[in-house]
Amino acid sequence: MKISGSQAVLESLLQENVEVIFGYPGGAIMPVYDALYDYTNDGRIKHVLVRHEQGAGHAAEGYGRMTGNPGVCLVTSGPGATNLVTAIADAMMDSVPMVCISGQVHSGVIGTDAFQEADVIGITAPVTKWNYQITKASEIPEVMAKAFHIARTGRPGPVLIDITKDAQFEMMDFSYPEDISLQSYQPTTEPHQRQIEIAARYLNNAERPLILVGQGVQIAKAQKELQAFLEKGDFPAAFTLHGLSALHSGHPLHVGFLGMHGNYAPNMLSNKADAVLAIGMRFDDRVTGRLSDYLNDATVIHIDIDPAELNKNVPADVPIVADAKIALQSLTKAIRKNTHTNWIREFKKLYEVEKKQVIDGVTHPKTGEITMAEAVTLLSELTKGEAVVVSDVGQHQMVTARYYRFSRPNSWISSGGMGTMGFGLPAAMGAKFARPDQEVISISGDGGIQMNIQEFTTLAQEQLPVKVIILNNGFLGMVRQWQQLFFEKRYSMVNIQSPDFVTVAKGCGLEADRVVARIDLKKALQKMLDHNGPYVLEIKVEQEENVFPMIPTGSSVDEVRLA
Ligand SMILES: Cc1ncc(C[n+]2csc(CCOP(=O)(O)OP(=O)(O)O)c2C)c(N)n1
Repeated sequence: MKISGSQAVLESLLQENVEVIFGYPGGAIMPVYDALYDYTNDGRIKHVLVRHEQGAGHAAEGYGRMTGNPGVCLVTSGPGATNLVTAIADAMMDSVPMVCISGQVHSGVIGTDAFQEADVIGITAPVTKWNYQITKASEIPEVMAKAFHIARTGRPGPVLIDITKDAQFEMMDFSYPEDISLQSYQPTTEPHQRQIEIAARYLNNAERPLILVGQGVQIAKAQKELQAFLEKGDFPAAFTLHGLSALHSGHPLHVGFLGMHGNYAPNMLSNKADAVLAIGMRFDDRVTGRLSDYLNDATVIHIDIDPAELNKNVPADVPIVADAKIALQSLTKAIRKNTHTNWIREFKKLYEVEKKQVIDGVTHPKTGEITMAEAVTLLSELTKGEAVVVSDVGQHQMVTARYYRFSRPNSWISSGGMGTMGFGLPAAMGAKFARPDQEVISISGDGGIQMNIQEFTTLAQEQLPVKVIILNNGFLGMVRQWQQLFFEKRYSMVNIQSPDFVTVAKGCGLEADRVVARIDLKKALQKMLDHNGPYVLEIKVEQEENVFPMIPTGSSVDEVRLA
C-alpha cells in the first residue's frame, strides 16, 4: 500500500517508539501536520504545540537528556528552522540526542529565495552531528532510521532532517530498515584491555588519585558502575556541572563540583593529585582554568567515547576510547581494593574552610533579603533531593548546582557548553514528559525566564505539572557579578525590569505566587510542591548576592577565590 511522504515521516517516528514531539506548524511542513491530524487524534503520537521553535528545541533536549532517546522537534522552513538553531547548537555542545525535522520549500524552487526559504543544511552543518535534505519520499525511512541511529549512539548529538514540500506529498511504498549499519560511522565502545591494565596500575600505585566525572557517565547509564569503582578503590570523585547527579551528593567519596563556581577542595587539590582519571568529560575551560598550570604533576587517564576529545585540551598519558559503563566495569575488575584515608581527609578539611567562609553564610543567613542559596537549600531539603531539577543560565544555575543535593541519578539538567539563557523552562517541559511520575522543578533568573516566558501558555494548555521557580534579583546577576569584580562596579545594562510575574503567569492560566520575606519562604515552597499542576513561584532575592568560590578567567584552578 502506498502512503505519502508525510505519513512515512510519522510511521518512521512510530518505528522509533517516539511518544511525543514538540513543534510548530507552517507552510512548508503543512503536509506533515495534515498527516499528524490522524496520528494525534487516535493517540498514536502526542504533539506539543510550543510558542516558539526555540522552545521546541529545548523541550526536545530536556526529553533527550532524561531518556537517552532522541527528543523530536518539528518545524517549518525559514524562520521556523532558524529559530531552532540555538537549541541545536546547545544540544551539540552538551551531547544531547535530538532529531529535528524541518520543512523545506518545493525542490523546484530551492535556491531562488522562495518564500521562507533558508539554507538550513548550510546553517546547521557546524552544529549538528549529521544533517540531510530529503527531496524524494522514497528516501524517508532509510534517512529517518539513520538519523535516530546517529543521534543516539556513540557520543549522542542533534541531527537535522530537512524535507522538501514535494517529498512530503509524494506517494511511496513504506518499509522501515530493521537495523542500520554505517561503514563510516562505527563508534568504539569496548576499551582496549591493555590500556585498562595500564590505567589500573597507575590508579593502584597512586597516593593521591582523583576521579573527574562528566556527563558521559550518565549518558552511558553507568552510575552504579561508577559507585562500585569508587568504593573499591576508595577514590575521591569530583564532578563537572553535567556530571553532578551521577553520584548521590551525600556520598562520602563525592568531593564536590569542579570548575569556576565549583567547590574549593576539588579545585585546590586537582593539581596535588598524582593520578587523575577523567571519565566522560571534556576538560572544558570552565573546569580546567589556566591550562598551562593544570594537572602538571599527574598521570592523566582519559576515557571518552569520542576519540576527538582525547588530547584535545589536556594531554592524556593513557587515552581510552570507550563507553563509560563498559570501561568502568573493566577498570573495577582490574584495580585492587584500596584506601586513601589521608588524601580524602584533605578534601574534608578544605570543605570545612569553604563551609565556614562561604556556605553557612549564604545558605542560612539571619538577616537581609532571602538569598538564592537559602532558597535552593530549602528546596533541596523539602524535596529530599529527589526532584528532577532543571536550571536556566546565570548565578541561580551555579547556586543550584552548588546547593541542591541530588539523591537520584540523572536528575539534573542544565545548559552547560552553550550556557543558553531561556533554556530552563522549555527543557523542564521536555523533562516532565520523560519523567511524568517525578517532580520536575525549573529554576530560572528574572532575565532568563523572560527569554522564553511564552512557554507559560504551553504549560497551561498541556496542564503539565512543572514547578517554575523564578529567583528574581532585579539584575542580569551573573553579568553584574563580573562587572562588580572585574569592571570596577560599572553596572552596564544589567538592571532589568520584569513584568509582574505572578500576573503574567495567572494571565497565561497558571497558578502563581510570590514570596518576599524569609519567614514565608518555606510555606511558599511547600505550597508550590503540594500543588497538583503547573505552578510559578517568584522569589524575590538579595539583589547583589555573589556566587563564590570563583576561579577568575585565566587563573589556575588553585587560584580559586573564596571572596
Ligand atoms: C542567550 C544568552 N544571552 C546572554 C547570555 C549572557 N549571560 C549569562 S548569565 C546572564 C545573566 C542572567 O541573568 P538572570 O537570568 O537574571 O539570572 P541570574 O544570573 O541573575 O541568576 C547573561 C546575560 C547568555 N548566557 N545567554
